[in-house]
Amino acid sequence: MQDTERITEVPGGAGNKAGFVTIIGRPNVGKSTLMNRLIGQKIAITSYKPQTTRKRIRTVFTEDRGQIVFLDTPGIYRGANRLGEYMYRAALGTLNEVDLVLWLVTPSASVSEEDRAIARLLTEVKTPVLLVINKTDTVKKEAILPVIAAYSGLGGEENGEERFLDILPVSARTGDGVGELLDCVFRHLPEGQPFYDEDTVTTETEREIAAELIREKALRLLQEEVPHGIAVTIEQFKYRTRKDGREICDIEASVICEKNSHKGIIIGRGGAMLGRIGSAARAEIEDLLQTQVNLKLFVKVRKDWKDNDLQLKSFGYDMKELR
Ligand SMILES: Nc1nc2c(ncn2[C@@H]2O[C@H](COP(=O)(O)OP(=O)(O)OP(=O)(O)O)[C@@H](O)[C@H]2O)c(=O)[nH]1
Ligand SMILES: [Mg+2]
Repeated sequence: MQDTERITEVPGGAGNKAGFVTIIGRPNVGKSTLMNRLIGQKIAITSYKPQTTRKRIRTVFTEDRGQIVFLDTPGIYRGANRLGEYMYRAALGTLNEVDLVLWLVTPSASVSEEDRAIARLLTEVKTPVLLVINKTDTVKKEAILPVIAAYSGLGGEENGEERFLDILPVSARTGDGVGELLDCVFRHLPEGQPFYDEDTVTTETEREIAAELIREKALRLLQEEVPHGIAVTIEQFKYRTRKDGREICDIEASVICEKNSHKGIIIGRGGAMLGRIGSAARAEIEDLLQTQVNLKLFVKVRKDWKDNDLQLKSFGYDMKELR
């Protein structure tokens, strides 16, 4: 995991802690929302639908105490196709190579079978685990203690030691408890030099984030199973100076779907749906790039792309990149 050479000069502001922290959990528990909240910026896309995140998203948080490199991961779920296999491996592939694992759950005192399975997986992992109970804004304060009790029973004991370093309630939505979570992460990180310079927020490229933002709008605006069959590729991404001297970025992107019938739904009557996806995405890409954006979207059908390794790779899901 630690494939980046540490920079030898400590940049101003960076203290003496540095490490990698992977965020895992069932789909939809709020992993991406929490990571964005922790770093104070929207990098990972989020939606109310499960299986939003498909690959690892790396972000970097640097402050006086040091540097945390966060890895947001797809929700742990065994999908039936190659994309599902890719996502499963992306979620679990780093656990033994990072310094800390944040296992995110939601505040229910009856632990689901999926979470029991994750607890069993974690008993095989050597890395220390912090259990984070998210979405505490959705329950009364009194409801949290029984959740803590239910999950602490799951951790198992190793040589008399509790499996979890700590159990922390948070709300990624309101920010409640997130400061305490950061304190706890810094406390448990090893000492060391930072991996990235202090201005780095993510290793994702602007193109990659733009493609994800388009996919996010498709996920949020389209109904039913259509968005789960979508991939987005950037065909063109070019900055230019307009005649009036202002900068503009011309972006052409393809929305890939699995069926002709889906293509019709994505385009919508008279192009209305594609127009909504495009303008919602354009507004956020403009925020990200801090420049005007001219976004053109096309829709293509690629049947069975989720089971085709070559196509998966060209859409950014490269099995071989995963270790
Ligand atoms: N009420 C509440 N909702 C939250 C909180 N955190 C996340 N959500 C919502 O939960 C939904 C899922 O959030 P995501 O961050 O996309 O969840 P995820 O775990 O990354 O999901 P996958 O990538 O699909 O595994 C979204 O609708 C979020 O707005 C929280 O603390 N409170
Ligand atoms: Mg996510």
